[in-house]
Amino acid sequence: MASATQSFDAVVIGAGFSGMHMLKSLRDKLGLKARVYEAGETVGGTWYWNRYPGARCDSDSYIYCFTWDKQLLQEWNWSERYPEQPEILRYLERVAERHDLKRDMQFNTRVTGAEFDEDTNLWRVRTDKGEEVSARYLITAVGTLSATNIPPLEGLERFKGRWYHTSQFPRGGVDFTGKRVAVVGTGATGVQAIPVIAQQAKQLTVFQRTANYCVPARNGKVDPEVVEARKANYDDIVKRIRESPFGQEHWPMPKSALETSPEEREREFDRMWDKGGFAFWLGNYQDMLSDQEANELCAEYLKRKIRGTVKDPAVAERLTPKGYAYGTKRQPLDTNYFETFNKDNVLLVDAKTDGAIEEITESGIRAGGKEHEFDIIVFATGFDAMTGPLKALNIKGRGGRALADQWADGPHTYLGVAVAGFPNLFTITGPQSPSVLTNMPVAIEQHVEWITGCIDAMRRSGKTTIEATPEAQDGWVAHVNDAAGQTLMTTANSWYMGANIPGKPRVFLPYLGPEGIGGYRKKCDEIAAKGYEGFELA
Ligand code: N01
Repeated sequence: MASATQSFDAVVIGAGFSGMHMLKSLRDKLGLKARVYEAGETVGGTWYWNRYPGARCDSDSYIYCFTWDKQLLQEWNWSERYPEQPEILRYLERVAERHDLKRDMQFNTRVTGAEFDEDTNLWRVRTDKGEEVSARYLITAVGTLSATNIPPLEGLERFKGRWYHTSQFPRGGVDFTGKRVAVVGTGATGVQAIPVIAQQAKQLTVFQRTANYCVPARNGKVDPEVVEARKANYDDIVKRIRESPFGQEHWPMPKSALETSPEEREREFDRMWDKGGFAFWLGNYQDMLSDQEANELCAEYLKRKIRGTVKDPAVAERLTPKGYAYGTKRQPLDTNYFETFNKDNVLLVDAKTDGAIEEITESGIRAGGKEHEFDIIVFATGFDAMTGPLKALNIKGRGGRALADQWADGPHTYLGVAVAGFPNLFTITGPQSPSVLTNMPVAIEQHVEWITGCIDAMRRSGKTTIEATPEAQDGWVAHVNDAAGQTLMTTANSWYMGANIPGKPRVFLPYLGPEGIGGYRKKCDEIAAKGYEGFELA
């Protein structure tokens, strides 16, 4: 191998929330020489790439930010309850500027491979710009939903119109005015994009494979008094969300849906529905995600809402979820999603009743034996979640063993942040950590703080490598599977289970342990306090 031209203490891959915070900590807390590589042309990560119409965060804006920049928490004014994609990008640019992060970031550069050199105990990292650098620590900050899933549909190359995936939308947007548009996919992204595209397009056809349980976002301006009160109490809020199960101000009700009277249950469902956002999903009865009968009570309430909103009963029926438990797929938040199907220019093609997509033709999409013509097709078909972005990095650990091979039957990690056989590799919000089941900045900060503490401890004690033991890793994998197995989450064909990608192993990808991110934080801190139990330091 050619010798590395530059050496760093740490290489960080990705300049979204994770990479930005990681750089700040490594450089400004620990005084390390760090380099961030980023494929995009600026900071932002997911918020740089996902610029589809209606793209907005589903977490409330006052908790969708860095908690360590206390001054900015006071100065920044979010325009609405949920931040829109361009606003989050502006926020992240501001953070980058305030902390002078870009000087250690290299943009328009994709990491194409990284190998652990057992002679020097250093990582050698290659980029698509032909560089090779070395680093003691390799930290992935590549996000969990960043490997685009373009379905392998026959004939896409024949299509004469234009097509886009929501996660790779053109800068400056797409003008749908007067166009016949198809949207394929009705996950959280499709649910956000469909009502916005329907306002512009001449004709919108939605291709649904699985109907979704949606809950209203209830976006809007936030009362200035509420904003002020939050700013005055940020320390308390931050403490609460860090200790909470989902990094949100939502806690499951310590009650069973089955032991509550129908009248009280209806009142509680109405309260959560009216509150909007993730209240219905994350603040529901404690047995909602573990007991089929309790779950059905919640699901039935949401199904009634669909029937009450969609005017054509046949369309309402097709939009009503069937065959899987509520909450086992990611909760989409909607703004006029079901109402959109009352519009004259919107058509639903449901795979189960109208027939699945068979092929893409020169002029459109053939489904259920019928051809539909389009000028534009938008794929809102999601991602090869969690493992996809890491496997794509071409990382090789001890003995030249590829991470992608080691994970052929699903991820194997310790705490979702380390992998046996891959010394000094840290995976921020990696599979088998709470990550996507959490308000992401909270999960990211927990990992970044823990990694920073770990590197600091290693340097103080003169250690140069840290590596998860295979035994600790096996124990963690078993624990992750056991925790998921106690819920209904493993019963759905969700991306949490890898079920959206043909051939992907069916494994529950994130960690859903007791007390969520709060409990996981305690566990990680205990492991550190015990001298990094389950790791070997050399
Ligand atoms: O992707 P998805 P997404 N033929 O995988 C369908 C986050 N997010 O981009 O359900 C036809 O959920 C697929 O059908 P099915 C959030 O975590 C965050 O919507 O697999 N259809 C489904 O309907 C979210 O969960 C925010 O049967 C096909 C859709 O495409 C995650 O991103 C906002 C198909 C894909 O849904 C992913 O959401 C938006 C095929 N071959 C999203 N393949 C925030 O608030 C797939 N589908 C931060």
